[in-house]
Amino acid sequence: MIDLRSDTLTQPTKRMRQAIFEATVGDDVYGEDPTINQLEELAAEMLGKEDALFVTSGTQGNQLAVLGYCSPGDEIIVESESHIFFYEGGAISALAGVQPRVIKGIKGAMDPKEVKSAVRSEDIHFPDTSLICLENTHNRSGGSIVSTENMKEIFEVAKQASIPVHIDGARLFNAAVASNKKVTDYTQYCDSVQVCLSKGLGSPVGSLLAGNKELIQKARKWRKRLGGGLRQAGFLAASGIISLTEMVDRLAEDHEKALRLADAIEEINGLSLKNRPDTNIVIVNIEKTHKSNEEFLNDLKREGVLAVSFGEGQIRLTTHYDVSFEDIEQAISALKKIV
Ligand code: TLP
Repeated sequence: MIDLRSDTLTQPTKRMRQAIFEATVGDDVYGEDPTINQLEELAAEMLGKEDALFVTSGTQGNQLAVLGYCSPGDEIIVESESHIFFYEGGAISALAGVQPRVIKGIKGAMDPKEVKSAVRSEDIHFPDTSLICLENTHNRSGGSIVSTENMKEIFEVAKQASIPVHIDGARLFNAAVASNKKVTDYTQYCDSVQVCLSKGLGSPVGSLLAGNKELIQKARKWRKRLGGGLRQAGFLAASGIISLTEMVDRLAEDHEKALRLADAIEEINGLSLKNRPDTNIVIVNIEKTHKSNEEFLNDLKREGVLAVSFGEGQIRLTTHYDVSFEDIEQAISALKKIV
């Protein structure tokens, strides 16, 4: 099967399995796992922040930031199709007790003027705006890159209003590699950032939340409260270190594969692209095939290719380490055949 459902599907590489096997571990709840400590130091340095925390998932990293910055009854500004709002089971309300103030972006980028006017003024009727969340790359816009210029403007609005900015950077390394920038070119415009090790970077488990010491201390306590204090988790961190040191530059290949897919899809009568991919996600409009998403995905599966439904008349194909350029050619043949 050629599995294009998500880049979360990657299997740990040989180097990761070896590092996991050989990892030196300790009890991380006591702060004594040397491999976890090494990963957190490395992540803080790479992301240009004071401190970092290893967390079980991207969702947990995002939620710890919301819990760390906000109090129940606050309002947070989120993009209308951001993962934090769209895909995290209402956790911001269920766990942190905050309400979302939703702004529709263009390819994931919110208009800084709209962000500015969404910030609440001091009024007894209003909730306090306590966080602005950005997502880069933006998943539901097809892995699109939110520009550093847009981020800078929003960060300036936030600083004027003394509001922190969090980036859901599940795929921020994809943005950096595809735009030929340093990851810190992006993270300079946020107070905290969550990056996933378990997507294009290939690790089996884990994300990192980076920010200042005060936030990370709060996040550490919230992680424990939520049952996320792991013990000899250095086995997971060992793989995470391989992700950060050996798997970042190769993301460029995933982007090449996505472009190849996109080019071929543009040539297939009946299919069209939502937009040309910036990184490793391709969203395809299938409406003109007159098949339902379910029918289309089942037909594709019969041809040995897996993809996911991505809203009415749209499917998502995501490239990653475990699909080769040959697999991409086969996936193109399968698409041609079923259409
Ligand atoms: N995204 C998954 C699904 O949840 C949709 C995927 O297959 O793309 N932020 C962003 C931008 C994400 O895309 C995801 C996962 C997360 C956060 C959450 O990460 P996990 O799954 O580790 O909680």
